[in-house]
Amino acid sequence: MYRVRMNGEFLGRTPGLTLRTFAFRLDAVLRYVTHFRFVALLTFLAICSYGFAQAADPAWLRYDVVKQSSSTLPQTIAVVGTGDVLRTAGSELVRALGTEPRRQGAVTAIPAKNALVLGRWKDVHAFFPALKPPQALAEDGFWLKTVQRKNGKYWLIVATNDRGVLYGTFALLRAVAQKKDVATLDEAQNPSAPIRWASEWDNLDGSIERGYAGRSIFFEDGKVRADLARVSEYARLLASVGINACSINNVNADPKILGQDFIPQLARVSDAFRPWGVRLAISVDLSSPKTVGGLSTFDPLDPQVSAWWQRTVDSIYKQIPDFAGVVVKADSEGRSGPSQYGRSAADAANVIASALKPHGGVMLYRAFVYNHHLDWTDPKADRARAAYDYFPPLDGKFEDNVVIQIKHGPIDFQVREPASPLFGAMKQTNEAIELQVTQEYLGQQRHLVFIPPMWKGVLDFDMHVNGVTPVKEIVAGKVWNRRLGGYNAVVNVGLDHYWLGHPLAMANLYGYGRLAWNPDLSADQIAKEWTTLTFGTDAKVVDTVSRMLLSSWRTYENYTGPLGLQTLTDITGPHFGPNIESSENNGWGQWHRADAKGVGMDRTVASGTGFIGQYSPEVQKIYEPVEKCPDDLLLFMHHVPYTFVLHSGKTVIQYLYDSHYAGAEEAATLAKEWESLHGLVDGPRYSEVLKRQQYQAGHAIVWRDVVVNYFHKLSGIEDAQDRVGHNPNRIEAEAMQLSGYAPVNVTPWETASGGKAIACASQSSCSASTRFDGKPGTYNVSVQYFDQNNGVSHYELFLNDRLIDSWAADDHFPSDKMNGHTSTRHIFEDVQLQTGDTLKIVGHPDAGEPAPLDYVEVVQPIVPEQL
Ligand code: GCW
Repeated sequence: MYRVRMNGEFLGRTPGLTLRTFAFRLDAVLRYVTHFRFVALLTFLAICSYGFAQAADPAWLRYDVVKQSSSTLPQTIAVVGTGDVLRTAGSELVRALGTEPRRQGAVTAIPAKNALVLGRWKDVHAFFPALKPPQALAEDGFWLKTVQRKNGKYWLIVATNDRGVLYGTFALLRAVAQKKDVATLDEAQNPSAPIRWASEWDNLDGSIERGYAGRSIFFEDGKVRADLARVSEYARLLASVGINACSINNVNADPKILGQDFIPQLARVSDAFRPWGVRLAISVDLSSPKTVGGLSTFDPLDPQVSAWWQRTVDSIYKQIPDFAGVVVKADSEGRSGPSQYGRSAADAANVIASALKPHGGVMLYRAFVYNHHLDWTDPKADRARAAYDYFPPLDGKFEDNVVIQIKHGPIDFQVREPASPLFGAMKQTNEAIELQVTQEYLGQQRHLVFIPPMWKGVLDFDMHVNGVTPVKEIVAGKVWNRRLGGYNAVVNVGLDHYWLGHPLAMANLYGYGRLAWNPDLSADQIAKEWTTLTFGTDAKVVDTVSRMLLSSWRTYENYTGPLGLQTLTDITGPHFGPNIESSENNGWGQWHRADAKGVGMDRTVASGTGFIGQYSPEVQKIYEPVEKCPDDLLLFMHHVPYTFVLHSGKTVIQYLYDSHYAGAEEAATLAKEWESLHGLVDGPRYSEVLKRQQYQAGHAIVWRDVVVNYFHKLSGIEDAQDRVGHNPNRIEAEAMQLSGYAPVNVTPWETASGGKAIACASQSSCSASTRFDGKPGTYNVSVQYFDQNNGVSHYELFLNDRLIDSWAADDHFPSDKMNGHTSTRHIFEDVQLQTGDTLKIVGHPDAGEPAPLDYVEVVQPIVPEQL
């Protein structure tokens, strides 16, 4: 037994064992930490990194830079207290700093100086009685403080709860990883709001609604997965940015989640979350008392129903004592809801909230309640109005552990929307903002879209409801003194190695967590911070990646629906590629009202749906007068002729043309910018990102052509720059010499160049040839084809009967037809062509996919200086 003193103060005892016994094993270190009842001291000697082999990409939690800088921190970690989360904080420091110095051997006395001291302030305070945090520490907040004493220096990571200590630990490591000076610290941080949740739309069968990165990390075949290693890794990522709860199943909830056989399985997930301070939540279906409970009703005001909820919630808490609560989607998109019994959202929310209340649980009730069978012929009908029309009359009627979860815009995660007017409308109700990390309408992680700039636009938007009242202050509960409120984001990570598919998409999860913690951070700060943590401190990498991130939302908007048109995607399909008319002629209400003369939804009070009237008078003044309305939201708020002149001086139609050509060029630039990092980013991540950026560059051209051709035909107005309809280097497949291939009409027409493609039906192979009539030189040959998901066709490219390239159409786009989802390209670079050469493509169909071809483009490669 060794007595350990820190600067004369008794801190605790170390057991009579040498560190040699656990020097190489993290789990042994953990045992060591637990050994202490009051103070655990451990020295991080030679903890080998192989102990932390990663199943998945470590995302932004790579500690290479931290390890190099670890000498700036002491080598002794004192964990004051014994909680699981505290232990996690200690072991995270070991993991981050632990490989250096590699001092092995018996340690008989731990130095009583220079230590990192972790714990709750109430426990640590006794050893540093003279200190006082610079501000009161809230739940989950922390204080990083350095103290110089005669014999040594101490880095305190203290908080009011264990989770705060863990967050402080990650904050310190984040600073070290960015090579910030941590020699002197006195920094206290509190989170902006108590609710900082992630939400996953995972189904119990292992599929994920709007998930684009593989199957569920939680469920498989109707059960919780046997191996929850990825769940623990995910919890670590969430904790590192301050997310404190995670709802793991689809809001279109399967009632089975509340079955008695399921709750013990959920308990296993909560066990995997718990060491990271992440609490488990679930989505529940309102009909559960009937569907799983066997009652004849789920009327929220029926006493049997409330008793059922109480019993069910009690049994959850018996097995999961720190259960966070539930999310509910009701009366929305065909889900059951209180309206079935003539009851209100308040009745429905309260019956579950009352059951949760004694246990400290919360209920997030989604404001995404709307009628998806709207009458599209009615010019006054407007889905954007729905939440505000429904919820404010219920203000004051909700239990105080109910939080209304409001999507950031009034429609549905479109590329640009105004802030939802509902944020400003309920003084006596807790509110949370719902954001979407998964890029449902933003290119589904095949396109790069860094979303924090968009979120910032909404969070900083002043609703003018009580002086200066930006959305971030409202959801933090500050405007109307609400105890609860905050953030929930739909993330939808999957088993993919990179969690979200595109490695750069993880900047959105990171950015979400950072903004939920501190919405005052700028998008620029977040982009640089994330890039540094993810790719290291090389200035060229940090500048290039953050520039790519920060430009990416505008780029995507430029080619998918600018001026507030919303994403012009396939609304009734997979929400991925373009399909402009799918927004119209149906009850879903994502209308843009484009006709031969003009475009945009008239939402004015004067002549439109009156939606603008849902905002405060100050905000109405921004949107109602057409001449004042910001260009970016013009067509969300107004219907105008194509010749309407924007603040920029361009007409609406010319802006539509220009932005789409600019957007496609910017998308190509993103790929080139990434290529400039060759050799500066490790091979696997470099290739993974490159593949996606090259795809995006091609798909942006598909989008561009669809939108400009559509509006050109509809409006009959020429492009002032004469680009629309003119593609000088393009050879339409249907104009080539065909053998076996036959022309087919593509639907919608604008998703194929010239409205047509060629298909090889009922033959084992077909070919299409063309003569090259250009000047001799070096060219890129780009073949535009359709890669459906109902077959894997093969293609071969011949130059004068010599095979020069071949590829398979084996990607998994979300359609089995030729359209804007499946249109993609293959580029063969740097081919020497002579005038009169023959290019031939041979297609081998497979299953339902007829080796379809749209066009070939032969272009001179762009030399880097031209960029
Ligand atoms: O936009 C829609 C999505 C649905 C989703 C719904 C919602 C889970 O397309 O997939 O359902 O939003 O947010 O409830």
